[in-house]
Amino acid sequence: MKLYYKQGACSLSTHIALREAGLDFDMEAVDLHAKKTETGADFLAINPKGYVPALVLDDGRVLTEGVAIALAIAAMAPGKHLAPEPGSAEYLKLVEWMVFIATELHKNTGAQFNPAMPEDGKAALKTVLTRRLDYTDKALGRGPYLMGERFTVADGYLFTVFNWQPRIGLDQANWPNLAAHSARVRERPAVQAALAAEKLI
Ligand SMILES: N[C@@H](CCC(=O)N[C@@H](CS)C(=O)NCC(=O)O)C(=O)O
Repeated sequence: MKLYYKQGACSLSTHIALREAGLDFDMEAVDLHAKKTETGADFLAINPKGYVPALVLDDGRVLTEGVAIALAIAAMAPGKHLAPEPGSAEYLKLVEWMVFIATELHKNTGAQFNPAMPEDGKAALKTVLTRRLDYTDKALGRGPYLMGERFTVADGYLFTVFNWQPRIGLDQANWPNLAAHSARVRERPAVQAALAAEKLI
């Protein structure tokens, strides 16, 4: 299996999931501007969507979309309980969180990095994002994790996106439960290993 990633980007969520799952995998960085991988391969030939993450499975299938990849990884290592039992009410709750993180937190944050986005557009999206972070902080409470006592793939995704907030001028201290969650997730050995492998620590 090979994960195509960019340092610190949303692919970090799936990278964390792979390490939490204890699966064997290779990694290859992608230059998202040139659409070339670090070995010089044409990334668009691997993922025509042109974005990370992409996970190439051992049978050659290519999975894209961070939510789908993270849920697939959880299913590959059922003993690690990175997701509740598929089809259960708890599983649907996890999917709800994953979609919320992807569409409300990830995308509204990602738009702030787009140089073509006008300043008033950025400000409008930041207002929405702030409201969504307020909601997440309240729903998370003391956690310790989004789904309660157990770490799931949603925690790695939330950690990844919350880490971007200072880069867009939002102070993490505004959301004490999220800040505590982030510190908690960061301490996990698999997360430390993922951060080290991406040279983020
Ligand atoms: N819908 C995709 C979006 C992934 C995404 O936004 N990836 C960003 C990095 S965080 C990227 O590769 N952007 C480069 C591009 O879109 O060309 C997902 O959720 O996996």
